[in-house]
Amino acid sequence: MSLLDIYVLGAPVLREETKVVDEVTDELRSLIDDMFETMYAAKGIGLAAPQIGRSERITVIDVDGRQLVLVNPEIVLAEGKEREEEGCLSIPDIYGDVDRAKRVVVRALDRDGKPFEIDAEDLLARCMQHEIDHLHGRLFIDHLSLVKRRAALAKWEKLRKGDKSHTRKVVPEGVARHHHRDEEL
Ligand code: K1U
Ligand code: ZN
Repeated sequence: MSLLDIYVLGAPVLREETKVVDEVTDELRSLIDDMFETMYAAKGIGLAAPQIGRSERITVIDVDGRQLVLVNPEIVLAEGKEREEEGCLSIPDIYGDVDRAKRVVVRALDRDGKPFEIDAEDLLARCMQHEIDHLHGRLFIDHLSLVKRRAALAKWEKLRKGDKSHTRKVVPEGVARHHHRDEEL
């Protein structure tokens, strides 16, 4: 398994529509394993293919220890509304309140290409909506009001300090980050 770099805001791949998966091959299963490893190392509860620079319609999720692989996911029912704070592994350290359906039913293929449906509420429903947005080139900041989106983007630019790179490295789990005095300057 390998840790993958995460694409960050500004990378064109995050704004592109993904492609429907015709067949879940061994190569894609191995990609799914790498996505889980990367998601856990990045301390996320979800990760979508565009976030690691891929264009397949695939996302992985783990809310409360339940691993979910969604290939070609579609929301077939959305009900209720709830506003909660969200973050995104592709826009680290930026948060905002997003309105989402409280409950969704999602139809997808699993890692073996088998169709299934999942009926979820609250955080899992929110996470699935956030990840399915990624598969259509949408980010949580697109749901914010103009004023809040501008503030979020201004904070992002400030945090980036002119860094124009489109990816970030994820530190493997269990590896302590060395503290460099330079980082304090
Ligand atoms: O797709 C991603 O960027 C992953 C993102 C998913 C997500 C976060 C919050 C609400 C819905 C979906 C994250 O996992 S960011 C990490 C995070 O904010 C979080 C972690 C544990 C519980 C709740 C949020
Ligand atoms: Zn995200």
